[in-house]
Amino acid sequence: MKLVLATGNKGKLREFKQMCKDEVVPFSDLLGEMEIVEDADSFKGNALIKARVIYEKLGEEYLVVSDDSGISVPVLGGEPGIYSARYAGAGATDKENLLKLVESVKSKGLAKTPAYYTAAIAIVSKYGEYVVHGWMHGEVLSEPRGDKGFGYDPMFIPNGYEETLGELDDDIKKRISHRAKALKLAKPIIEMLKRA
Ligand code: ITT
Repeated sequence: MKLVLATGNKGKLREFKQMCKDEVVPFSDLLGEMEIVEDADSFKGNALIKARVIYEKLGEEYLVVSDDSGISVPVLGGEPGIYSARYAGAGATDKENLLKLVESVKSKGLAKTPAYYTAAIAIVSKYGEYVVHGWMHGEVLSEPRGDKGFGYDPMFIPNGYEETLGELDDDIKKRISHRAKALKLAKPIIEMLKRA
């Protein structure tokens, strides 16, 4: 079975490639660019939508893996959460979303506040559907720093560190991230399905 990643996000693709020994092929290599409507009310629901759409187009030869993720800030009532990719509006860039979150944190009069990332990874194949989750806790800053990672990384300091994910080496994010933790759970499932 061939493994395909149901994402159009270059930052996610880069991280999956760093973390998987298997070849990771983005769906766009096989199907071209495609817009998938993510209208579920949870990370899990949206991850399943993305993996199902791509699996239905590709068929039984494929094992499709998707990632739905985002950042939640309790002082903002959990925002942006599942709306992280469109916090500053439909079609917003990573930079626009980050600046909107910076403004939201500032509007509370805070220089920093607790936050966490969530990743739901869905796996869809002819043997059925699986979803696993991973989380990374830390704080968001009202003054972003660094340009590594992607998305909200320049404003996020993981617990136990002094620097933002925009400043820390990719190797550290690769070990501690929400995506790394979810993928650790997903890997044995993927291996089992490949042998089934
Ligand atoms: P796909 O649906 O094609 O995978 P997307 O960017 O639309 O790509 P999501 O709907 O899962 O993905 O939105 C996730 C958003 O959350 C993403 O755009 C980032 O802004 C943010 N995000 C998720 N994981 C992140 C990470 O590891 N570092 C920084 N930001 C992250």
